[in-house]
Amino acid sequence: MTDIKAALRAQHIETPSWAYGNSGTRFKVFAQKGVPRDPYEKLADAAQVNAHTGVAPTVALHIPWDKVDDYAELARHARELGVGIGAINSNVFQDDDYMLGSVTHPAARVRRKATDHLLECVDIMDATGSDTLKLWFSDGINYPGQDDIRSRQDRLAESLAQVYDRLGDGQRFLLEYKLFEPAFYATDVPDWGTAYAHCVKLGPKAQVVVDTGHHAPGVNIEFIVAFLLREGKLGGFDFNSRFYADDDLMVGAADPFQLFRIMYEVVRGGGFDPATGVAFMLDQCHNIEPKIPGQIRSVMNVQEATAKALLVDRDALAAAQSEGDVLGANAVFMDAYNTDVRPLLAELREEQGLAPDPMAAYAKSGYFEKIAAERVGGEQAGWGA
Ligand code: LRH
Ligand code: MN
Repeated sequence: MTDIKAALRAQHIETPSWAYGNSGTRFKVFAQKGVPRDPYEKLADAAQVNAHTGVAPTVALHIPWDKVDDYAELARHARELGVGIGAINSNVFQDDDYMLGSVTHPAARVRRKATDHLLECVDIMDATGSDTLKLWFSDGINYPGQDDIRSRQDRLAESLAQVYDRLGDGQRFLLEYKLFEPAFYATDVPDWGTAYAHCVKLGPKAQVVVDTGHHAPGVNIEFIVAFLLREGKLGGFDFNSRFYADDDLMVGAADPFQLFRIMYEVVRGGGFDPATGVAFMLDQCHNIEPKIPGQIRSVMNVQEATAKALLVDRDALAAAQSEGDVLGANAVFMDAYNTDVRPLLAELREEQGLAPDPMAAYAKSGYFEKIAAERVGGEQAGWGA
């Protein structure tokens, strides 16, 4: 049990700055009391998640949603709060120029503009000490014939190569794929294979990020995880869950069994070894639920799935698998999944000097009442979509 606790204690789950701001759907973005008005307040809220869970020490930024005059100052502020700046997320999906694409756009002027933004994000990595750039492209087409699918891949590859060459020592970028939305016929990075192929061509500093909400229904995501880990190309996760499309709901909320299966392949593939550099990031929107508790619950869901995955009796499983004992092997797997790990995690938190139930501890802390009272006026942070 000690190793399991050691692995859980060493777990590092990165929360997204944008989860603390207002978010919604095309129909409505509901404002909530106490929502941050700037990146400094977002970091303060993220620090609460780390304070109560003990395993969320970094925050991913999104540019320009988290644009500030002094990024080094922002990183200092984060350190004072006990957190660090994690992945820097580029944004080439909200500018009018990008209607027909960003780095894949037919016009060289627009491609230049988009690539320059990606390069600016590397400057922000330098200023904040972040070692990871996360690249998601909304680029795609809505109608057959709208543009040349192959030429768009050429343009994408050209831009990625420029960004790759700009990366410094110890820096990398993670290429994110997504099946559809906002493009509804062909997306330029639609699946893991496309992302993987571009990353292999570029080199070791380019890896793939698996956003758990970006697949067609029924896709076996843990297979993709196992494959990318085997290839050394799994850079990380954007964790969330969904019932239908890119719903960005709390990770593990819609399908805790799938999250367990994914975390088992992470355990089996050595993904918890810091040397593999797999980043466990949340990418969610708390459209109707309170945001800080939503993040705390999400971190706990990842911890629970991880604990269960670490509980799989690997020797018994390997023995049953090698004997072709189908039901035996499945039973070993399900025993771990059906184990209630909440007492173990509560015990671990107490050993870390934390309250056994982070949700209750946060509710009792009075932090929400404080920010709801303080954060009056000004413009609440959001996606600005
Ligand atoms: C795209 C995405 C991407 C982020 C955005 C907030 O759907 O998953 O990772 O840039 O959400
Ligand atoms: Mn994502």
